[in-house]
Amino acid sequence: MTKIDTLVLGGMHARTGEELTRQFACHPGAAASELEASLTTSGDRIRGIARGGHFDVDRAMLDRLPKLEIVANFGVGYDGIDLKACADRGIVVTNTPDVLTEEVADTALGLLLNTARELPAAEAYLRAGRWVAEGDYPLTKGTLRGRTAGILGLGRIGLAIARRLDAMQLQVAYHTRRERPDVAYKYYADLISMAKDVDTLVIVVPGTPATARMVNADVLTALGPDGIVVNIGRGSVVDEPALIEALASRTIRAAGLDVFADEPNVPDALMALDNAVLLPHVGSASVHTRDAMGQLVIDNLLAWFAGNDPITPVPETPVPNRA
Ligand code: NAP
Ligand code: 8YV
Repeated sequence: MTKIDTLVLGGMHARTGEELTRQFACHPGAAASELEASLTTSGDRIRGIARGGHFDVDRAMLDRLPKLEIVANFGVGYDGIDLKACADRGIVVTNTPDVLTEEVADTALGLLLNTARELPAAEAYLRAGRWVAEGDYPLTKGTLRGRTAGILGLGRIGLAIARRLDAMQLQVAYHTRRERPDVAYKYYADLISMAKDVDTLVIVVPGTPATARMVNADVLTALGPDGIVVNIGRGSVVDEPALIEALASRTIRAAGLDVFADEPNVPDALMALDNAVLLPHVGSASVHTRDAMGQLVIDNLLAWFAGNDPITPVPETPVPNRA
């Protein structure tokens, strides 16, 4: 059977890359020069995109792919894809929900513990021989005991984080646009009001125009001097200069960040702060979970090209009736 021409945007890890190559006629797009060559030589044949690496899929790219039918995103967050341009062309976008939820929630909890209890700094202290030379690591001012966590975004991952915080005996509240009828956590219709009442803000909303820089200086001030911010959602949700200022001036206590405004670039001012724990966007980054995400990307493409509905389409690009 003839393999369907598919553009592979960004780097894919080994197993997913191999399986894509087995199933489709793959055209590489991991680097800008490679992408340009693939668009020039094969753009008019490409019917699918497997999108990794947070590569932008914009109208200009779509214009060079006249036969494109589906963009299968490697990740649950699909910011960076021009959804309006896709919907205008009847191109379906899919993502990878659920298969990464527990892994990302685990990472958020690790980040929170590392931030409150300074575990990376304590390990660095030991490895530098300072335990022997100087004695015990100083007691941490931060603790999870007695904390109230406000979750910004109580969706799949937010709820998995809430369950973990429950088990660790923290109070949990949340802010979303719509109150959930199925949970007992305290709901805030307003983010500032929640920030005033909690001391720990866990960010797990998508990167959209509506969430851009919604965690700003006012929210950070409302959180207060014992405040801890954990961002496992998207860097765009936080006003990064305001966060750096709040950390430097101790307006808040500390931050644990997996995501940044301009990845993979992290501002020097953030790197220099001793009250920030920084991870290189590893929320879902285990072989187990990345394999499951990759398989869902492939299954969405296979379902679509077999004439069936995609498995996990996003709501912004309606699936046409193909019966
Ligand atoms: P989800 O189930 O769709 O949950 C999104 C939540 O955000 C919902 O509760 C939604 O509630 C809320 N929300 C959306 N827009 C909002 C707004 N303007 N104001 C307030 N709340 C808003 O998504 P998920 O599977 O939990 O994933 C969440 C995000 O995590 C992804 O989009 C991605 O950006 C990020 N993520 C990061 C990593 C990582 O490696 N760091 C890994 C996976 C995912 P309402 O619609 O009621 O507002
Ligand atoms: C990325 C994520 O997909 O799912 C998301 O939204 O942010 C991650 O799981 C991962 O970094 C691959 O690019």
